[in-house]
Amino acid sequence: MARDGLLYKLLIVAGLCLALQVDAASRSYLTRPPPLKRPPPHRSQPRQATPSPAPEAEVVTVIVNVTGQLSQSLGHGFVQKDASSEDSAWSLVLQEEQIARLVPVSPKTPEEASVNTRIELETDDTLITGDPVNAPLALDVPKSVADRLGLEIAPDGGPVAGDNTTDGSTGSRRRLTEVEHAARRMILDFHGTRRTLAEFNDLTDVLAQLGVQNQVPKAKVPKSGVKKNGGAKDLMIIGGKPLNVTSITFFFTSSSCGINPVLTEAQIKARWYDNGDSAPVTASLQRYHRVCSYNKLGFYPDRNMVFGPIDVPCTGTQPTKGAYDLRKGKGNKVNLDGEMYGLYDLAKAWLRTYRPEVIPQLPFLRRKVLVWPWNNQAQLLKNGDLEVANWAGMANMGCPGNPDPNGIVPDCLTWMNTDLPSTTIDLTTLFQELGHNIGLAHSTRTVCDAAGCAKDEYGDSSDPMGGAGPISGDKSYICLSAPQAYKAGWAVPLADLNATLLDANSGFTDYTVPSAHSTDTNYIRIAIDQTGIATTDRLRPQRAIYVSYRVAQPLGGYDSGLPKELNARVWVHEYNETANGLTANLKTPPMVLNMLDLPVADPKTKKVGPPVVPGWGPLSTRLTLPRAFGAGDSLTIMLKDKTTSAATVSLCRTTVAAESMDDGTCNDGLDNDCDGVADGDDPDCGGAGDAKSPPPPPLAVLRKSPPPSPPPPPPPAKKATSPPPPANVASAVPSPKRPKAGTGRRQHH
Ligand SMILES: [Ca+2]
Ligand SMILES: [Ca+2]
Ligand SMILES: [Ca+2]
Repeated sequence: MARDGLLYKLLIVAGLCLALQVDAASRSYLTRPPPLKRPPPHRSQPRQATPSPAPEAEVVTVIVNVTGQLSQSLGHGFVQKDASSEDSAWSLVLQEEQIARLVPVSPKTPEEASVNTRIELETDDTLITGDPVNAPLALDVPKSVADRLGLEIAPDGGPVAGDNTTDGSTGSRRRLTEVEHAARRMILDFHGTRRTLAEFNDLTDVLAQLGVQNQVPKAKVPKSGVKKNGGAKDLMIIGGKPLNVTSITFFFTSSSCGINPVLTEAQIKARWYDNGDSAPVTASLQRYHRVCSYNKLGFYPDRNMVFGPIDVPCTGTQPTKGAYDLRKGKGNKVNLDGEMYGLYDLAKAWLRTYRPEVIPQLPFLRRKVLVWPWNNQAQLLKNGDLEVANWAGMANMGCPGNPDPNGIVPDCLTWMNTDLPSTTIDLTTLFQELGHNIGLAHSTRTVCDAAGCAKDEYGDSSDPMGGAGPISGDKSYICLSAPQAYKAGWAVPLADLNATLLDANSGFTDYTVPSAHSTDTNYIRIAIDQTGIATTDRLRPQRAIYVSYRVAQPLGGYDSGLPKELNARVWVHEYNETANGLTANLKTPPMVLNMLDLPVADPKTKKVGPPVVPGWGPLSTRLTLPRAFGAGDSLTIMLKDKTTSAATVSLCRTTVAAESMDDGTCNDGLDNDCDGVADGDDPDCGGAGDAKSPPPPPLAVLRKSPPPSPPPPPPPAKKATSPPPPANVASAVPSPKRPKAGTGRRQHH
């Protein structure tokens, strides 16, 4: 279904022919194996389908029914700045890792709030963090271990007490160890029953002691088995009602490991808290939240604490996930759970000893941020083979909740992967992680070249949820794109249009689109054709186009990090979700279609032409979506004028290919076919079209704005000013240079 959605989206923007190409490309993206150095799946083949080919593949399958809520995490690759362009946005290496876990629905204690079980989610439904999951989890016990425990395989594949064995200590073939006895009892007791997540984890723990480890149990969730009102509500702004981020950040050192990051508490706090315009760092989390959310999402020092450095043992065992090894990582040989959760356990232990007064606050400091140089060894040895974590950051995608608004909520975690010698935190990465915590998906772009089109997961360089990189990591930052600001509830549309509100065949209608810095009511939203959109889905998707205008402000101001090649442009996005307070669906992220700008005069030749941006090609003043409202029913978005504070954007919907003498459309004063010229000026009516137009002034030179003038009355349209050929997002533009996977480096400040 999700892929159908993508396909339809692309149909809209690219037309049928190319869409087929795109679908092939996106399919290859979707089916591409994860680029992570993941070990092969450990699970044995299910025996139910076909008999096991080899005896050693035989397993006893223990099935335990559990109830939990889904908690998804997302990791992403490193940030790289394209050295060929001073102003170029960063490019993120596509290394996305998604992890699904089950966490308790209503934890009663902070300890229970930390319980989680990693699962392999199998469902046709769209599940988001906070959704209830009620599923059988399957663990395979190899026959060799089952034999040791005196278990045999029942006809259904499950465990049954062996003939020769009545109990571990009496009548068995041999005396079972304490662990074996516990495992045997637990397997026989748990199989086919409902258990808590903690009990299920006890079973996996005891099996791990017998060498049966690292299984990620499959959780098959039938579509009908999911409540339709699921999903946790966290920090999405609803109706403009302000909320506050609460967080606790820990950073670590390990002298016993010889891993001694130089990062200090003061350096972190300088990036967390706003210290005014004259501070060395003006791109603080506090300011970013205040400015970009228009004061809706607060980030205040007293509820966003920082602790460290916490000196932790190099190796050990911790309650939540068992053994860890910070030098080599992968304490359990498969994933970093041991280390990731071990660090949090160690942080809590540190608090209990040194800052016990903070412990009672812990459940109410929602975000837990853990800062650790995961790749210390790789850096020390300059050997990429020893890379421990291949993500720059990993974060909860949406925070799990509790049906009781006063209840304890399961942990909402973020891990930051710093460089060993770094004295800063990469705020661009952290903005993205905290955006994921809120429940925002990545900001994508469909990039086309001669070989076809492909979805670039981080391709929107105007958005921190994409590949945006500010011009100065310490001084400036980039706020959310219009569709993300809509989803987060930070900004609202100045016009919320649809097929009913947009008349066809009546020419262009002007809208004044203020620069996003000036007001939170700053973009046009246009619901378009809903074909292929599951509008009855409980997530209430709706295909829509977003038109916005963004002008960089100085110093630590709104969008201050926008590089000049992205500055003062009109942006056109598509996003098919609604601002319903729920975590976004990762499969249907917002996508930038194009950016628009006015022609400029070449400084040397004085010739007027479209500005050319690397990776984007010549920028058009207009974009036509040929099937916006269905076949033969197009929408044209045209930039007519802009100042430092607003752009005049004109919309035109048409179902006719040409104006005509026959039906009177050559004499109605309207630009019926949205080509920029009306009636006698339209070549369809014998006009000379754009040939008569005077050359346009170099409009893209920003003028200081008078207050935005009221929109002029709708058509009659003026003579077109040399309209460039209708834009088509699918027109081939050179792909931006992509860094090779694995070569990414975070920027050092
Ligand atoms: Ca025409
Ligand atoms: Ca006309
Ligand atoms: Ca016309």
